[in-house]
Amino acid sequence: MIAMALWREVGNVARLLLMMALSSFVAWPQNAPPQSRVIEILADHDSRYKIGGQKQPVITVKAGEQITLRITARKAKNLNRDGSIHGFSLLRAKDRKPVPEWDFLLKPGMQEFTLAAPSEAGEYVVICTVICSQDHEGMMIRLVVLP
Ligand SMILES: [Cu+2]
Repeated sequence: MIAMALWREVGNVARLLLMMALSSFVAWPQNAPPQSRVIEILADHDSRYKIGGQKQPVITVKAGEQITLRITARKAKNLNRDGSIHGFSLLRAKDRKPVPEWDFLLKPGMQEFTLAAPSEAGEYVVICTVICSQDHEGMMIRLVVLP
């Protein structure tokens, strides 16, 4: 009888250990460092930004979310003296106020920028800051920041 009780007890301990091991395994991904979401953008030779198959490029992010912009730039007609072929600058839509950190000059090829989305929800617009062709004015991306 004592042996039976002891055996049952060992079984309980084993179950408890198994549950602890499982719960720590399940919790593990939440403890891993946050991954930055990658957004692929083409800054194209026809003075247009392109994202996936979107007709009008839109980026939707959460306020303060960490993202990585993977931008591939292809030269349009004109370029800056420093070799920049397009720019990438974020403005708040309502007053065209530039968003700090979000201002890049693009060289031909692929570049990555990891940064935080604006902390204020609302409408923003990315504009090209290099006069890359006569169609330069229309080179933009709508960026929506969700609360
Ligand atoms: Cu451009």
